Amino acid sequence: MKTALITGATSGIGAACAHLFAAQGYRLILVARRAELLAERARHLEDKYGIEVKKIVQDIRDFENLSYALETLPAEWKKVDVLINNAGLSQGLDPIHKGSISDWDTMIDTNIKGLLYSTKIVSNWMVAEKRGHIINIGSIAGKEVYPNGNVYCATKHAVDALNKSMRIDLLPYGIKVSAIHPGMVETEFSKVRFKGDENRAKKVYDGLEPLIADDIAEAIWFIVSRPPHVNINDMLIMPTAQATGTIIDRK
Ligand code: NDP
Ligand code: 8X3
Repeated sequence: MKTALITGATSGIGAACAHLFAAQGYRLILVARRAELLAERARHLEDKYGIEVKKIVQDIRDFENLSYALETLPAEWKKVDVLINNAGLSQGLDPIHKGSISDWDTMIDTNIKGLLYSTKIVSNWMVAEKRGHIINIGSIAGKEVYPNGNVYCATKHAVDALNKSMRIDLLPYGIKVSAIHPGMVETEFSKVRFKGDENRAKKVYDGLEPLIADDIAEAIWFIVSRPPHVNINDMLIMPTAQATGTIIDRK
């Protein structure tokens, strides 16, 4: 049986990936902070698909506790076939001189350092097995910058760089490394960016049909299900109505 570890599995893209991989018969290690929601999602997947789920209620910014929680999994769970580095967020949308230090720290610590922490732990397991596939969730914000996107864009540019460099480092071990860079996907992302302001979050998607989380999960499944000799390095996926980070055809 194959195993996938997904960070940020309580909502949006991570939750959609959990469904799709469970439907494909994978057993899952799911990481997120909201314990009740994670338990609810895990129970649903176990009941619906008859798979096993390990719940890791952890903040990926805390290397020591994340490492403890993952390293104490039973040995057979550490043969991870697919790691989806998905947990991430944006906080605020302010010009650089008005940005909040605490927002900056949260984004840098989650999107860059958290992604590095899960990668360090799981890539060591993959190296021991000489196989595995790491999927990094970047963003259009990792390919271009947009007004007030400053630190979020910087964190996603870092994901783009890390995606390229981990592929080089893990090449001798037969480990595949791929990134998906989505444009606008309607998830909890904007609600989190605007700190619970649902009206402001909704406006982000006014007048266009954004991507949905399943669109990204399906693309990830396409990447993961290629034959062993094929690796998709990088995939940029946008809503049809979005040409760049800021050029959007709203009706
Ligand atoms: P959501 O807010 O819906 O999901 C984010 C997930 O990350 C949640 O499950 C959340 O769970 C988890 N998470 C956040 N911080 C932490 C943390 N410190 N430790 C553990 N888990 C954490 O957003 P999306 O699904 O949209 O976002 C997923 C990824 O996709 C992110 O990396 C985002 O940057 C990226 N992305 C999103 C786009 C969009 O338009 N939506 C476009 C491009 C990229 P919990 O709160 O329970 O911890
Ligand atoms: C999230 C999408 O447009 O805010 O990465 O960069 S966007």
